[in-house]
Amino acid sequence: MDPNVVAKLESGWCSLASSGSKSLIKKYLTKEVLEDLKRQKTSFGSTLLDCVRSGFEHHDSGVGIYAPDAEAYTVFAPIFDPIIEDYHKGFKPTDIHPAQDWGDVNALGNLDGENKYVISTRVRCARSLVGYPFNPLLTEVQYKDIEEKVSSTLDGLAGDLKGEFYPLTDMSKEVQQKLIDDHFLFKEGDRFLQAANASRFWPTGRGIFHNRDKTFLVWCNEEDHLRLISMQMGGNLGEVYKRLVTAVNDVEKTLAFSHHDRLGFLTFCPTNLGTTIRASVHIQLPKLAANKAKLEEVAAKYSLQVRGTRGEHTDAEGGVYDISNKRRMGLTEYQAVKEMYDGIKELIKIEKQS
Ligand code: ADP
Ligand code: ILO
Repeated sequence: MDPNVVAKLESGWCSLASSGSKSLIKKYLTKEVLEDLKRQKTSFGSTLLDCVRSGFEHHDSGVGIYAPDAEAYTVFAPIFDPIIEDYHKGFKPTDIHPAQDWGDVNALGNLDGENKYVISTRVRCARSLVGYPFNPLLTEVQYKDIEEKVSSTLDGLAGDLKGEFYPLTDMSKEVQQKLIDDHFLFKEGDRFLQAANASRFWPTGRGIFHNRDKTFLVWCNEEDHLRLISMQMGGNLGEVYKRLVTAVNDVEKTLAFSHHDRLGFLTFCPTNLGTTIRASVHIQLPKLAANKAKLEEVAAKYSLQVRGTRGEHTDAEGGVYDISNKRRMGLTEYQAVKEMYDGIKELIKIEKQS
């Protein structure tokens, strides 16, 4: 083990431990866990430092840890397990994530029949390709390989899903910014990902696929190898969900995705493991949101997470919040989306009564 790595772990830990950070990495990386793991390595050569770089650099992280490769979840289990259990609301080290189950895709309806509160609805999931490591270990050639595999697979989609792949390398800054402003594309320069060594060779291998109406989109090589997204204006979660399920089933016929017996689908960030599903609405609840702390408290009661208008680590613009299911593990795909459906229905009810 490189003594520099151990020294950086020790000094980074001291500085985090004496900070006011509210991150999960600070909460669970005790001196004992540090001692236990500071000399461990995965067979890819990743160390604990590779996992915690982001949380050590950014004390305002909510979580602060990423898995540089799939093996990290096992080798560094003493730090990943408690964070997974905390974030996913009680998914214990002995728990096994259920098999993929999309349920009855016709069972979900419209969240807001009056069209009064919900501005738009989005459901996304993440996938990693079998045979490739996660971001910090990918070579430039592998980034290009993944892009080629993903874009040629998406080329084969038909009907409503048919669309085009746009590599970031060929995109003007204006087009890129417009796609970001319209909530279709990932932002550039995420400091949490950069600190985790996840933005190397940018923009090589990064890109976005979308159909004509921009209701089905795929992000390539941002945080995960693939993010599959279905979204549209209004509150028709049923339509959004059905489109995503059709697309994932289609893409799965060609691409093999990394899956773990206990953890479900594997992702770079432990918050996304399991179903990898984040089902969200952009919603205006002026009465409830008059007190942000109260909104967060009520949302948490229904296992929902509140984000700003431009996603995580952003503020609400014009009173528009992004509210989604928080946990993604220990429940099926259908249950994760239903958790959001039921919670949003309740929030709307409370708003009406306020
Ligand atoms: P994710 O982890 O789901 O990719 P981010 O928080 O980074 O999430 O958000 C990605 C983008 O998706 C942001 O531009 C965000 O505004 C947009 N977004 C999320 N939910 C919705 C929604 N319901 N309607 C429209 N845009 C959304
Ligand atoms: N590392 C960041 C983000 C954590 C969860 N979000 C995503 C996009 N994976 C943090 O700890 O705040």
